[in-house]
Amino acid sequence: MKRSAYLLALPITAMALLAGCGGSDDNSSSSNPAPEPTTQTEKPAENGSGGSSTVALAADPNGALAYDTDSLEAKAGTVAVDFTNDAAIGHDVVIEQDGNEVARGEIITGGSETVSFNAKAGEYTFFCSLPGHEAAGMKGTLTVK
Ligand SMILES: [Cu+2]
Repeated sequence: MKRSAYLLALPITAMALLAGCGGSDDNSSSSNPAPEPTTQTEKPAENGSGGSSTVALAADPNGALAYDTDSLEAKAGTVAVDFTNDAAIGHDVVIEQDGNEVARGEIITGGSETVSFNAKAGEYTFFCSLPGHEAAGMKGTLTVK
């Protein structure tokens, strides 16, 4: 009986060692290509309502007063807007709901930033706050579901 117990113990030990070095290494967080100074307008997920989503928004890289879309869609929870402006003129992104500002990024030129806020389901608007830019078309609707 002693002998079989010893034989059993070996593979168990080996498995424990393997499990020990396996891992909880999580390398999945490399999806944000922009380690620029970011603007966190609100702490994420303060009401624990679940999800988080990231949407991409870019200004026209050739300097037109335009975003690359006038329609974004995200899930309720923490919404991160990855805003890229590769143009030589400054732009920002401001997000409002019913006329109330909920998030505002920095004015950036030739770079990117992330503007995060805690979103409930509903319609938000986003626009560039530089003089004349919204009027020229730098605006759109962010729908949160
Ligand atoms: Cu602008």
